[in-house]
Amino acid sequence: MGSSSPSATPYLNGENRGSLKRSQISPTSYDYSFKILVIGDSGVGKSSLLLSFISAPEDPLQDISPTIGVDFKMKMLSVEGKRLKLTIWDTAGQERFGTLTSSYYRGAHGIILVYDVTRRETFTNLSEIWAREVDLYSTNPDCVKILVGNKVDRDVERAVTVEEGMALAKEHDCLFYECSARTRANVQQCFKDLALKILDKPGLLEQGSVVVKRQILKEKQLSQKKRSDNCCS
Ligand SMILES: Nc1nc2c(ncn2[C@@H]2O[C@H](COP(=O)(O)OP(=O)(O)OP(=O)(O)O)[C@@H](O)[C@H]2O)c(=O)[nH]1
Ligand SMILES: [Mg+2]
Repeated sequence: MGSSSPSATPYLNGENRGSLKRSQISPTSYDYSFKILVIGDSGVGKSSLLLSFISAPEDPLQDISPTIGVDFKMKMLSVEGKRLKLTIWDTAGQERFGTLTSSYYRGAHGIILVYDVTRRETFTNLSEIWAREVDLYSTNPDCVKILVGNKVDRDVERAVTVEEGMALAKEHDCLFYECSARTRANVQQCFKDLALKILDKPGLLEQGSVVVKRQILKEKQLSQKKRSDNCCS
């Protein structure tokens, strides 16, 4: 069941706190499976955004601890009549993975670059460090990127203007959103628009399609069978 496994597994927190357990996701219950990454400096609110996206609107949002290593969560989403399985990878902003970095980025359909609107250095680090890393390691030329300025609920402490965010997004060919994981403002919209944009890219769709993955598996099994038949004849 290759389509339900994330394609890169650097290392994981002990628990998978995904919104759906793997056993609950049957291979036929979705049309496409997409790998999404969330990156950005430590403390910008990557895990909080994710929690805000996957938890029920009525659930209170708690303060969470810094991520250790890499975590991932799954969420089913229906957009434009398509059932999508999103596997969203969340890294610790402080961690660098060395040789594992490339496997983390490999095959990503979407990347969410997050900064904190109240901490300017998190914004400059996005363009100077994170966006460069994406250019270096993201193997998918069609990969959809979205720039997110988080913590807009703390507008009085704002250190990055909306215009600056928009300009950086334009420079790196990203969608742009300002969100608040705390109030949930724009969070659902941000993930939904990312999914819609991925659905718009035929190249990405093919890679995420369950039908295509099944076909690839079938071909692999056939060629393995041929090889073993030849070997014994
Ligand atoms: N006011 C406010 N606080 C937020 C928001 N999002 C996150 N926080 C707080 O910011 C702190 C860091 O949030 P995390 O989600 O752990 O940040 P992170 O980017 O995952 O950090 P690392 O895992 O260390 O990389 C926590 O105390 C959150 O409660 C937001 O939208 N508004
Ligand atoms: Mg985190």
